Amino acid sequence: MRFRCGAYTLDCSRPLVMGIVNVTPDSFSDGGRFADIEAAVRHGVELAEQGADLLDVGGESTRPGAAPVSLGDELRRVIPVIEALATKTHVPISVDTYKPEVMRAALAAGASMINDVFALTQPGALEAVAAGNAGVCLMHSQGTPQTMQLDPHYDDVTREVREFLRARVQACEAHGIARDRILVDPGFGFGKNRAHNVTLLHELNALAELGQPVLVGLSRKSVLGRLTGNTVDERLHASIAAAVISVMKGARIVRVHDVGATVDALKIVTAVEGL
Ligand code: PT1
Repeated sequence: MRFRCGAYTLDCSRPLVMGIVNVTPDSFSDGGRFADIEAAVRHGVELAEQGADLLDVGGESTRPGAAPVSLGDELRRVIPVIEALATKTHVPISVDTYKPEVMRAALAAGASMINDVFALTQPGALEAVAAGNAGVCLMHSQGTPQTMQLDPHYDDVTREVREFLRARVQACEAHGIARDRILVDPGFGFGKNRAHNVTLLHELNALAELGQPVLVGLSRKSVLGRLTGNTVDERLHASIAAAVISVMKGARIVRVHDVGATVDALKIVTAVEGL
C-alpha cells in the first residue's frame, strides 16, 4: 500500500513512525515567540534524526479539556516551524489542525499533509485539502475536546468508528481527493472511555477493511495511564506496547512522542511479521 502526500510517496508495507512536534508557547507569551519556535524546530530535526518517517506539527492541543487557540496564535506558532522543518528535513511535514485557514497556510509553507482530528468536517476544510496534492489523515472523534470525555456512548464502538470513517473517505473522494492520499484513524482518547479504547485496539483489524492505511495515536495517552497507574512522564513502556500491538493489528503509521524507542520496537515486529 502506498500513501501519497505532496511531493512524497510513502511505502506503507513497512510500519511508519510519525513524530509529534508540539509548538507550545511559554506560559507568558501567546505563541510565536522566537524561543518557542526554535525549540520546536530543534525537536523536529532530532525526531527526524531518530528515524521519524513523518513529522506532525501542532499548535493547538486537542486533548480532552484543552482550551481552543485563536486562528492568529495558531498561525504564528505553526507556520514558521513548518517552513523551517520543510527545508531542514527530508521527511513530509504534517500539520495537526482542523481550521481551513491554517491548512491553506501550512500547505503554502511546505507541509505535505493535513492531520485533522475532525476529519475535514469544518466548513471549507474539504476544499482546502482538495485544492492541492496534500495527503490527509481523517480521525474519528465524538464531541469537542471540551466535552468529549464527559459521557461517551456507543452501541458498537468499532462499527460506529469504521462507518464514520467510511463516510468521510467518501466525502473526500466526492471532493476530488484521491483514495491514495487518505489515511484513517480511530481517534484513541477522543470521546472514548477506557473500555471503548481497549475494544478499538483489540478490534483494530476491522478498520483495515476500509482499504486505507490506518494511523494510530496512543502515545502517552491517559488510557495507558489508567491501565498502568502511571503518570504521563512514566508511560514510555506502555506506549511502546501500544505501538507494537497497533502495528500487529494492521496499523501502518503510529503517531508517537518517543521516536527512537518506537523505531527500535517496530524493527522487531517487522522482522517477525515479514511486513
Ligand atoms: C491522534 C491524535 C492526533 N491525538 C491523530 N492526531 C492527539 N491523527 C492529537 C489522553 O487521553 O490520536 N491521531 N492529534 C492528542 N490527543 C489526545 C487525546 C491526547 C487524548 C491525550 C489524550 O490523555
